[in-house]
Amino acid sequence: MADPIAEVAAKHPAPEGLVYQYGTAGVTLNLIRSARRSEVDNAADNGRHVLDSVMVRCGLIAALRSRAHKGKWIGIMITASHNPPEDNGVKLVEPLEEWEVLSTTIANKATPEDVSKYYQEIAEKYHIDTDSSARVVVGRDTRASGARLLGCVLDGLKAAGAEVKECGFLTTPQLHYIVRSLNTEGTASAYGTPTEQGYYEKFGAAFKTALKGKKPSGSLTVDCANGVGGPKLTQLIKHLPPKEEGLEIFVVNDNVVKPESLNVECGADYVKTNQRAPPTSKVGAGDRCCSLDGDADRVVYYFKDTNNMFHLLDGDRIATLVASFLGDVVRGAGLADSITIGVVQTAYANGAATEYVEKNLKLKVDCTPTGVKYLHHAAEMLDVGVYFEANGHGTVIFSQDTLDTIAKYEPRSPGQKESLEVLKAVIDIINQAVGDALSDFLLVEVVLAHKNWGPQEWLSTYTDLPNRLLKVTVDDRKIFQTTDAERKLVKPDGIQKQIDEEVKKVRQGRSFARASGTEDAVRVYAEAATRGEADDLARKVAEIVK
Ligand code: NG1
Ligand code: ZN
Repeated sequence: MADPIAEVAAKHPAPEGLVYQYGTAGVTLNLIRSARRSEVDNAADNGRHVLDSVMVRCGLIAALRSRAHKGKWIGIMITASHNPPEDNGVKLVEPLEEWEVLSTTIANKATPEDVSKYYQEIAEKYHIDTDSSARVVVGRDTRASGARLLGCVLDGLKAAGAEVKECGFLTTPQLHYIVRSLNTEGTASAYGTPTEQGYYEKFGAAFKTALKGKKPSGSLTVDCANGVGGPKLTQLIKHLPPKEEGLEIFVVNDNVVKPESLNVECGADYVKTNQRAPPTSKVGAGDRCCSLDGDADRVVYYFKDTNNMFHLLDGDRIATLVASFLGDVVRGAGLADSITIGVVQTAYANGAATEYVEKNLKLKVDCTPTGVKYLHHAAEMLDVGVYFEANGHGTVIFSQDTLDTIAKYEPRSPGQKESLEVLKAVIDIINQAVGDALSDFLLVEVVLAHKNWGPQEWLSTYTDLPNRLLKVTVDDRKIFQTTDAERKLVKPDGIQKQIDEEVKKVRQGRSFARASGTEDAVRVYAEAATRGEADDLARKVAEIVK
């Protein structure tokens, strides 16, 4: 009897001698190894892409996973996010950690027979009937390799007999939105209409309600990294209030016709890493700007002041702004005694941001390892969990109990009623499925409009400690093992002591080193009282780990 699984695996063989791994994973997403151009050339022959076999097998895993959940929808997103245009990768929407291991294992099976055997093994282990219904939604970003890789995913899904909803180009958060909406359709917790159009309608309407007649000052220039966020933002704008009543948005770096320009000298990662605006930026002093990344799940803000000085308002700033605003409206509504707000950060959060949250906002701060899944899990423990990575990836989540409390609450004054309405509208504007650059910037704009703040007022809430992030190439990054939410190295022996000694030599010093989960390098972070000391400390620590 023909074996469709072995057949599809044979059609897209795995390149020899390559080991696929997960990158720093998100709570509902995994990036299986980005492929660089050199690897594509070396490892693949005759126009095959180095990720062909991975994509096929992800299709198989997604089908199994959907079946394990009685036909629940699973999402597959083909993207390499903020990475260079020639990279690509895949994120599975809504997997469990256990399934990350299954995906990695199947991706690394050598022969078609091995793939088929493993497919059956998973089915047995999880008591999956491979003839039952499996449903998968697929989206992709604008990378040139996306069309080919999509074909491979579809081949895998077809071989596994899955029902497929192919959505074409989407931002990663749009795919999350569609998956969540499909899985909650017709229930009390229905999230929205499960289409791209439904996404625009939901967030467009929420923005209008949350503004409550307040008009954001000036305009916002959005750098779309020449990625999928560009055309999608253009669509979203059609569902926002007209600029006379709402926000004037200028869309820049939205050239998706030239995929080789993706994330090049623009986008959230460029701005955050280089601490400067894209060279093409032409805005005036005090004008708000923000940059998305290649799949629009990260956003950072910035502006230049009247002295032409660049100021970055990164994920830490978004977290502090939003946490402070939520604190205000929760207090204003009279709910402060029943709802606790907390902020979750990683070690990359600026020390000044952590101090501001603890001392000024008087909120609890948790620190987790890098990767959205860790932040998300920590935030789930809170009534209201505000979590952002410094690089702009994050969102706010509300526990079901908290949502119930808010829904049931009877305000006792017109002031409380007003605050309660704002709180409800703000909840609607936040994409609770995942960090979403488009919904995040709408949220920031709502908060700034309510506070009547421009970027300068936002910036002046606290002063960032100067910091430096360096990438160090090492022979084997796996030897670098950390503890204490990645803030301390336990291996190689003795290294942490050397780092501690350098930290002591500078004022307000803090530094740590950890192996990147997405690149073959060790990242060194350092901050200190002055730019000179921070740079110095970063250089010294880089020397130590080299
Ligand atoms: P790694 O390469 O593990 O540092 C990077 C980012 C993470 C996260 C992932 C996934 C930094 C320092 N690290 O992880 O925050 O966004 O990529 O995209 O920004
Ligand atoms: Zn991204």
